[in-house]
Amino acid sequence: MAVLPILIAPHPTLKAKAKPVKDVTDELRALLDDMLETMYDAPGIGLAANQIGSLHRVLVMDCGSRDDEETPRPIKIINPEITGVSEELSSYEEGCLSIPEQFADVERPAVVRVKYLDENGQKQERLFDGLEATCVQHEIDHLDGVLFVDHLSNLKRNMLMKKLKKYLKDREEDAADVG
Ligand code: GNR
Ligand code: NI
Repeated sequence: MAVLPILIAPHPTLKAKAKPVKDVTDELRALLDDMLETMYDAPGIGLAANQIGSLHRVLVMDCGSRDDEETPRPIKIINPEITGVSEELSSYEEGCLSIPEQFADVERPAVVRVKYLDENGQKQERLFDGLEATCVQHEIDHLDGVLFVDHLSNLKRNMLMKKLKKYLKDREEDAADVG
């Protein structure tokens, strides 16, 4: 297991489309475990392969459970496809490990049905609601080369990316001061 570096926007791999996985191998299972370790280390509630520089169509998430916040509930998703969306929308203030310290409200379907393969290569299809619905759509977007800021107006996106640039520059200067 390993914590992998997370790519920061703008990086071309974050704009690329991930390719469907042909076989669920031990190598792929090791990648999913590394992604989970990277996500928990960050910490985050989801991570898509693009974010660690891989273009396999896989994502991991763990939005916790309502009744027990201690027990981890990792979900590993291979080749996801959204097969249905609710008419009802839900707005959530989203963030992204590839756009650190920047947040904005994004409206998405409140409930989605997702078809995918689990880590044993078994077909699964289930509903995601609440925070899990927001998260799984955010991660599937990553696999299609889409970031949450792509759902904002050009004005809001440009402002947020400018703030990100400043944040990264200040962070670099702080690191130089200490070193
Ligand atoms: O950790 C994360 N939190 C989050 C909060 C609201 C909506 C989506 C997310 S996903 C994010 C981790 C991440 O960047 N996944 O791609
Ligand atoms: Ni993200």
